[in-house]
Amino acid sequence: MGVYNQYQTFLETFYKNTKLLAILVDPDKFDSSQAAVFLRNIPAETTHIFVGGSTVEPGQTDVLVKELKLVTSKPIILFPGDYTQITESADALLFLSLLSGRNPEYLVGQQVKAIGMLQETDLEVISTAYLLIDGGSESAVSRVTQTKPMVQSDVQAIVDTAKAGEMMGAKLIYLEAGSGAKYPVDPKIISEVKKKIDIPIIVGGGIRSQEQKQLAYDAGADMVVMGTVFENNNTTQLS
Ligand code: 1GP
Repeated sequence: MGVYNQYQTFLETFYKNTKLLAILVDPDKFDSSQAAVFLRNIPAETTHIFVGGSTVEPGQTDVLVKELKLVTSKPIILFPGDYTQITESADALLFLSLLSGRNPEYLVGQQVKAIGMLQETDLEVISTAYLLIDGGSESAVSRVTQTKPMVQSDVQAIVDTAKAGEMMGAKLIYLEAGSGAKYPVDPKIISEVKKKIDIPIIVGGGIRSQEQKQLAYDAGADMVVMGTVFENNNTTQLS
């Protein structure tokens, strides 16, 4: 297993209260020939590129990561929808367990399937408690994993689930409203989770504006992930 360089960045951010921004690239929707243009147009403050999607052909992620590596030195972190998206070309892997749901395949089944490959690589593996929270529309995560999102009004259940993730050994908490969500995770939820846990928090799904991003940071997100808003390219300024 690899060294923990990437996780170190999350910890430094957490302790120094600086912020990280990841732009998510879905191999299924991304035109690799546009990679250089895309990378020129994402915000200058971008610290990471995330690669992953809910429905990706085997091999597609590896090709995309290698292409991105040719045009960026930003760390590339895998955010896979399933174990077939794991490639050692990336800098780290978010080893996700979908704690909001009760589907054993996404709690532990996919992780077991990944082990054969992970043991052959030096990929940094970052254990991540992944919580799907209702963003107002059916998400691909929900559809693919056959699980329901947690309702935003049940803040206590969300906090308890995040805390359970931390106590089970997760190194990161990921609060996810789902790609293309109508509305993002409520900042009140982020701040309640922040009060109770002592590991970095990633927040994504439905964040489209500078203001929404800042609200997530102010509430306690250490990293914000944005995908859809950059998918149709050429957005240099967020509204
Ligand atoms: C990352 O799925 C999100 O957690 C990305 O969401 O595509 O809505 O930005 P958007």
